[in-house]
Formats: sequence, C-alpha cells, structure tokens
Amino acid sequence: EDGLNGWLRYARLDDCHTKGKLDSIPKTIITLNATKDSPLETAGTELQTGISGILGLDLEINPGTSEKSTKFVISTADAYKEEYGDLPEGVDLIDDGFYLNSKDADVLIIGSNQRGALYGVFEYLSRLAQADFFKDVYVTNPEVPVRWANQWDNLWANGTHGSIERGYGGVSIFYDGFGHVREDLSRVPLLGRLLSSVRINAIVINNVNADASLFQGTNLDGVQRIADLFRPWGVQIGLSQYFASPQTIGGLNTFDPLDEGVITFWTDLTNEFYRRVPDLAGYVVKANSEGQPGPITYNRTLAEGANLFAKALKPHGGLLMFRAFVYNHLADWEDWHADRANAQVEFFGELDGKFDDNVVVQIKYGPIDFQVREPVSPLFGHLRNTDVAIELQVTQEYLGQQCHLFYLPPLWRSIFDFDMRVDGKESYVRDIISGKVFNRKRGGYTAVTNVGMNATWLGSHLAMSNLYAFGRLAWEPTLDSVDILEDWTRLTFGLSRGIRDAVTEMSMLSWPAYENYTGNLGIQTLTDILYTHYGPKPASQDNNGWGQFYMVSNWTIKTGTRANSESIGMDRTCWNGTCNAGQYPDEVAQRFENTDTTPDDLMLWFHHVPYSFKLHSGKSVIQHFYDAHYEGAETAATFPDTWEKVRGKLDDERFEHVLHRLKYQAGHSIVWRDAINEFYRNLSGIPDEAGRVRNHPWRIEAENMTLEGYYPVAVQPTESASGYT
Ligand code: BDP
Repeated sequence: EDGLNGWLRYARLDDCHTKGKLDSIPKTIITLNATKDSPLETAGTELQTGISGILGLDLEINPGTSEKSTKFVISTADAYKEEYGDLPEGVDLIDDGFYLNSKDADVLIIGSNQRGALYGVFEYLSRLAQADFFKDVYVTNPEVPVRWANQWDNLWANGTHGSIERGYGGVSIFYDGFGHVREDLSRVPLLGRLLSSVRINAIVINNVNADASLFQGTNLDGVQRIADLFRPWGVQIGLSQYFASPQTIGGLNTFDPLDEGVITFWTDLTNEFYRRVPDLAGYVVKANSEGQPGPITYNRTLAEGANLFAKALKPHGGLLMFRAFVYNHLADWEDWHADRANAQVEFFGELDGKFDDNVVVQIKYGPIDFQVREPVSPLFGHLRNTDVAIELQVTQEYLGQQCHLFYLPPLWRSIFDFDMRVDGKESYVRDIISGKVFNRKRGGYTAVTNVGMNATWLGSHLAMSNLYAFGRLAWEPTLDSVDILEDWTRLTFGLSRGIRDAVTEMSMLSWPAYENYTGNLGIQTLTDILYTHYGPKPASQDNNGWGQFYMVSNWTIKTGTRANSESIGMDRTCWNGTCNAGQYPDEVAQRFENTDTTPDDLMLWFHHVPYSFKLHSGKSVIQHFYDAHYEGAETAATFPDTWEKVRGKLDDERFEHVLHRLKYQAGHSIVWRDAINEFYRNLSGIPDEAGRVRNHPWRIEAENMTLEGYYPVAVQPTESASGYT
C-alpha cells in the first residue's frame, strides 16, 4: 500500500460485512447513451471496478437487451426520461447534482449531467466500501458551481522551489522540469479519479506565477493531452495566465489591457485554446502582486485588467478567476504605516460592480496569507455585485509542509461559519460565497492542492484527508469535520474502530497543537517568512522589508516593531492603528476595535498590548505564550504513542511512513516551543511562572549525545539551539 489510490482503494470487505447482502446487488450495469471516453462511460467502468474490488462480484456492462437480470442504471436525467419516463416528483437537480435510488431491485444513479452520474457512482461505492448497503433515496446538489483545484506547477524545476511552488509531494505530474509537458502523463487520470470522487470539477494546471511558454510550440499539444486525460473524469482544466504575455510571447511592445493589439492577442490565443480544449474551464490571473505584471502598470484598474480576459472567454462560456491577492510587496520599504491586511479592500472595494459577469474574484480566506489563525478576509463583506470564490490551501505552506499533521477542516469551518453581520443581519461567509447573501448566481471554493509525483501525492498519507475534505466541503460546506474524517479513514485504512479513533484524536488536536507551538493569540505562525515559510524564526517578522508583517505597532509611541521589550501585537484599530478593523461591517468592526470584545485568539492580530495584558482567560499574554507552547509540544508528543496503538491493524508500509512523520513532528514541535519561548523571554525579560523556559523539559541536547561525523555550527535563529550552536 503506497497510497497511490488514496481513498479509492476498493479493498475487499470481510465476509462478516457482506454476509446475506450480496444477493441484493444488481447483476448488470446499464449506461444509457455512453460515448467513448465520456464521464458516463467512466461511471460504468468505475462501478464495475469498485464492485469487483469491494465485493468480489463481476458485473457486465450493457449486456444484450434480452438480459432480464437486475441492473444498475447509470444515466443523465435527459436520457433516463427518454427511456423510462420522468424522475419522481420533487427530484430537482441542478448542474452536477444527482439522484440515487437503491430502494428497489434495480439501482438508479441519475445525474443532472454526465458528471453528476459519475458522482453518483462514487457516492454509491463510497458507502459500499464503508460496508453501508443502504436502501434509500439520496438527492444532492452542489452548493456552488466553482469547485476548483489549483496546482502551482512550474515547467522548469530550478531553485529551491522545485517544480511545484510550495509543493511538498514531489515534482510535477504534468511537467518534466525542463520546460515541457511530460511524455508520460499516466498520473493524470489517477488524479482525475481522486478529484472527481470528491466532486472537484476543474483543476488549474500551472502556477499562478505563470510561465507563458506553456502556450507555445509542442506544449500546446501537451495542454490538450492533459485536458483529454482529465475529461473522462468530468474534470475540466483551467490555465493561469501571465499578464504580460502579449509582450513576452506576442511580440507586442505593450500589455496595456485597453490596447487593440493586446485585446486581439488574448482573443486569438483564447480561441486557439478552445479549439483544442472546447471545455476549458477558464483562466486564473494573478496580477500586480509580488512582482507580477498587471493593469496598474498602465494606470488601468484591476477590473479593466480582469475584463480583458473575461471578454475573450465569454463566447466560450469560460470563467475568469481573478485573484484578490494583490498587494505591493515593496510598500513596507516605502511606507512603514502600510498594513498588508488592508490591501485587498483597498484595491478591490471600489471596483465592486465593475467586473464583467464571467469574472469571479478569488479571495484567500484571510487578509494576509494562509496563516494558522486569521480573521476572515474583510473583502467578503464588500463585494455585493461581484461573484466570489474563497481560496484555501491543501498544501500546508505555513502549516508544517506535510511534515506536521494538520487537519484543516476545523480551520476552514471557522472561516465559513463566521457571521459577517453585513447590514446588521446574519451573513455567514459560506452564504456570501454561495451567493445567498448578496443574491449572486455563482460562487466558488478553490484550493491550492499541489499534489506531486510522490506515491502519497502530498508527501504524507494523513495529509490526504485534507484533499478529500476540501472536495466534500466545497460541495457541502456545513459538513462536520469529524464525519468527513471518519469517512476518509474508513476508505483509506479500513473499518477498524481503533484506527478511526487514533486518526480522529490526532487530527482534531492538530490545529490547536500547531497553533500553540508556532504562534498564538493571532500573532501568526512565527515562521521564517522571508523564504521557506518553515521552522521558527520570530525575528523575521519584525522590521523586515518583505512585508509579511509591518513595523507599525502604535502610532504614538512609534516603537517601530511588532514586538518590543514592553509590548506585542499589531494595532489594527481605527482609533490608534492601521484601521484594518474598520474594514469589517459595523458590528464586527466594533467587536475587533476593542480588546474587551476581541476574542483571545485574535487579540494580537488587532491589538498591541503589554506582555502583562490580561486575556479573557485570566492569563497574561506572556504566560499564555509560555503555557501554550508547552501544551502544543506536549500534545504533539502524544501522536506517536497514539499511532503506535494501531500497529498491526494496517499494512506496515503506511504505518511506518506515518509514524516516521509523527515522531519528526513531536521533535520539531520542541524546537518550535523552545525557540519561541526563549525569543520572547529574552525580549520581555519576564520569566515563566512555572520556571520551565531555559530548562527545556524533554529535550535531548546534541551536546549530550555521542555523535560521529557531526560538529557544532552556529544556528539561525539563535533561539533554536541551546548555547546558540
Ligand atoms: C504565497 C506564496 C507564494 C505564492 C503566493 C500567491 O508564498 O509562493 O506565489 O502566496 O498566492 O503564500 O500568489
């Protein structure tokens, strides 16, 4: 078991689960009007494969018409109507939805479209694989039409990024690292299958920091081959576009979005894409962000930039996902009052209503960048006349890079379930995304997935629960995190209660643990932010030019750092700080403006307070830091033991792989703990009430080991080793 099949293993059920049940399984599979390589054809073969794996039964697909045996009928609603008549009353399907009826001898799996039928098959198999021989009717529709994976794959593998930017599961499955689409694309359909099974309907196949050479020469054929391999799984492809392409590959001397030549360039290129990939989902564009070119270069608005692409896509039904991740990464060199958390509303707030109707603004969940704790991006409260999608990360860029277990759904749910109180009324972020709050027709969930060639896809078996959960939540954002996890665990590791308990216990502790040992109270993941985004480096977030966090702490005392010897946190209030709090709707703004009503977990996000400041919990900020870092590391230390309990209940290959990572995490959490605690103890001069800091409980010092072939070196940051070496 190397993980390649993820949660789609179709492992044979034990006799005790199947006893007396097999007779009720239909004997044949009928697919109505399935053409070659269509999702409907895939649905038939997938059902056949699944039933053979799970139950050991061999079913024939579309045997002769004289065959009278019981059957699975897989069809679109239209084809079903023609053959058998209307669906029962009350079954209302929208795009990608399906109707599944297993009550009778024949099992009906009817999709609103072909993709929906395929989703219905996956649903049926998922239940069967969990030994649920359900006899029922199930009708389901998606919450949103846009359910996209984003891959940040580069054509070239150079530098330390490897071939996938912020990817931790090996090199790209699409590109060879030397500027070309791979000859061997055999991983593509395997990924299509995984995505389709959790109802993800599109995948963007190249990095948002886009390289236009993907659209030249033989690579165009390559893009077409990738699309052809995803299509049978009902997965469309999307492309990231480089704003300056008219200049870099088009031979023009401008990329001004209002220039006629530029407009013709994008129209022609888009027409060519659609000639090759008629079902292309659309484009993603990152413009005027982190050095990427964009319309602002020509004094045009971001909306004018977005509409340039939207117009080219429109005749083909394509969408333009325009990223709201726009900020001036040089601003903090120029203006130390700047607050990056304000940038999205500053750039986009005034553009509401100015986007064409096939533009969707894609907004990261928080105003900064995929941190362990952020308030929801205030931009969600501003775009009343624009479709929006949320951007999540399955890849754990700041969250341990798959070397740490971090089950993300509880974090995601905390964002989806936040009530923005727009106009003083209930307005959950999930309802803003779906379009319910502002009466919009289209919304979306997107996630940076960054799977790679590693057999585990993400580099870690347990991390796959996040990919699985992303799809499930994009379809139904109110699903319970534990329920999703239990489904995933049964499908991935079998039906053992013990494994389920262990995975659930660790996963549900993983967010609080990571937050505790890496940075709490909204101060952020205190990681190295200048480059790797991994490991502790608290000092890198003060006084730096890159702009993750700014020097502003308090206008009046102008101490100039986020943390100094007296106090800590970022003043984002309107009365004294950057007024980021004021970007939220009134009720929420009031809450964040005041320390009395700001929750502890966001206290240092919004406020700059003395280390002795008393939190709602009754603890001082500094003591909370100390305690939380010990607690977090202590929790991580339980993970290897928890996992040990399941030894022998699954294959050794996956057991050992997981154990290795959990042990690493337990060790690295101690490095985190001591580095952060030492840093703030040094800075504040306030000792830990419990006297632990500097004693380093449970830590094994290298000096006390006998090591051959090792020698001491000075470390950066100094806090990450005792004696600084
Ligand atoms: C940051 C990543 C960077 C991405 C950027 C983005 O560190 O690699 O290019 O986001 O989302 O989180 O565009």
